[in-house]
Amino acid sequence: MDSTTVLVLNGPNLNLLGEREPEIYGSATLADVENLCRVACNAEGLTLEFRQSNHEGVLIDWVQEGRRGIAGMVVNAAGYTHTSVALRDAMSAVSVPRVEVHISDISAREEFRHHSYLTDVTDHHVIGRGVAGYVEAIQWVVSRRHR
Ligand code: CA2
Repeated sequence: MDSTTVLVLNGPNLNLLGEREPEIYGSATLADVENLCRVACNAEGLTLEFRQSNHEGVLIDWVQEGRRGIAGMVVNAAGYTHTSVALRDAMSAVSVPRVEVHISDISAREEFRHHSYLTDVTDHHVIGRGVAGYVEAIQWVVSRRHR
């Protein structure tokens, strides 16, 4: 990874996107999301690094790996959004622009999804815009470059 890299991290169960609950998450698969992100990055001369893990520690390792020297970090922490102080602590040590993304509008869902441990350790938030939110997040990273 280098200064042209956008690191997009996806948390637990997002590998199942498109398989269930299309009324909440739509019908796109995570591979479709990766393609959308790649097109958005390539159009700006950026390199996409797109990853998914079901494991909290793996996500934390990846956040640490990208904490400096890249163009930006886009994170959909999925269920860990609402539970993980450890992931929050990792995000707070990141010095590149950070975007929190959620496909669904977490504020309009169950009460336990209303709180995000990541909101105040991220610089921008794209919530409830469907998978297009990932592209919006990348475009925000682009808008922050060379500032
Ligand atoms: O709306 C989002 O992007 C979420 O981060 C998605 C998480 C959920 O826990 C957050 O509250 C909001 C869930 C990701 C798992 O998504 C699945 C999609 C289809 C089938 C199974 C899981």
